[in-house]
Amino acid sequence: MTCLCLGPKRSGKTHLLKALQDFKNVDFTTYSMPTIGTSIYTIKFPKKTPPPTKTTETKVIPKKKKDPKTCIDIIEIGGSMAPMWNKFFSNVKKIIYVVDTSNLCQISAAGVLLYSILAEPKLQKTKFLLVLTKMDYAYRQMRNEALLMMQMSKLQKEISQSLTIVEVSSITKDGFDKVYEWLEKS
Ligand SMILES: Nc1nc2c(ncn2[C@@H]2O[C@H](COP(=O)(O)OP(=O)(O)O)[C@@H](O)[C@H]2O)c(=O)[nH]1
Ligand SMILES: [Mg+2]
Repeated sequence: MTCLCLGPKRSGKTHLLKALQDFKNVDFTTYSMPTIGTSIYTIKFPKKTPPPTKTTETKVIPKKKKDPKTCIDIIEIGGSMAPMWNKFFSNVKKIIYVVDTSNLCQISAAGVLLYSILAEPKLQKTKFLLVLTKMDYAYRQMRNEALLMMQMSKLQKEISQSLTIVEVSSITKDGFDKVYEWLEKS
């Protein structure tokens, strides 16, 4: 079972995944290269603080089992490969679909592209996360405007998949808690 990250060119997929992976390591000063082909990112879930233990005695710590739920592998498929995305659609558990809310020209086209993915017979059981990104820009489209441009209310009536919508900024990390939460729940 795989998790994919899709979306138009320069919508912010790479930056989102890198920031989710390790926020401190993201270099926001350089111009990012469009992802050619695919790249894979292992994203660790943020550690939850364990409940305080009542006893102070030292306990034997059991050997750590490899818990598959501490991280998730996400494959980014470059936006320029959109015509070939369907080659990656077998056994996909989750899809993160990234839309740039600051790019007025791209939003409705992003909606059309999302619609074509949702219509894929192989993806009828896949869970979708629609990420409205670059929310830090002053001139972005607001959530409702962006959703209207993508004709989301019409689309949501027609689809069988579960679709969660989050607003995110990879710069300020706003909305990241919701993304981690969605990734973590199976
Ligand atoms: N202000 C802002 N810029 C972003 C954000 N996410 C990505 N970018 C910028 O958008 C451009 C394209 O991002 P990138 O992740 O390479 O897009 P990709 O082609 O979808 O992988 C880069 O110059 C990023 O710095 C964000 O949340 N806020
Ligand atoms: Mg990229």
